[in-house]
Amino acid sequence: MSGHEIAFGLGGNIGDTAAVIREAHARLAASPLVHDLTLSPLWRTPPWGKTDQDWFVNAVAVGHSSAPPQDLLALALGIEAAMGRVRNELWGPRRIDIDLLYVDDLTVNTAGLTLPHPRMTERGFVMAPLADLRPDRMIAGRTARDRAGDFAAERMERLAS
Ligand code: PH2
Ligand code: MG
Ligand code: MG
Repeated sequence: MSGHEIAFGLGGNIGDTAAVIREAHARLAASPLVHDLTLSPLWRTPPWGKTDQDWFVNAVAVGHSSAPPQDLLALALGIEAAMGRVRNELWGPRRIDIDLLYVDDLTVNTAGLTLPHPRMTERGFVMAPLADLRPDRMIAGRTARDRAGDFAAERMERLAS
């Protein structure tokens, strides 16, 4: 397989979010920058960070790319915009959020992009779908499977697919 392993986190809580996430995955997968992008099962997850809003649907997409991380970020932001994302409050309701989670083990620290994603280990809605696809992937020193187990008490549920 050519290029780096990459992962995107997908989420939203406005509209038919399962359909929105599938469309976002299809748009990412259609990009010539990205190869073999697999979508995880979809999860229904309680809102994190700002709790007085609707539950989310979340998923993770893992694939490969040789593109610079900034180009992958631009791809994600462009798809968010094309799908009608309006940026309002931090952690508030959104139709579609596409976050670049990692590009192999590259570290990036710029104003618009930090890799690996600095908050993903705190988020069951990222660790659970990532563990579905890459249980043995090391995330900050522990496997995704192990990290997903940290959130076993959360009321997240896998949606039937
Ligand atoms: N995204 C946020 C804030 N809170 N909660 C859940 N369950 N899922 C999300 O994707 C999410 C969130 C900001 O990006
Ligand atoms: Mg985002
Ligand atoms: Mg986000």
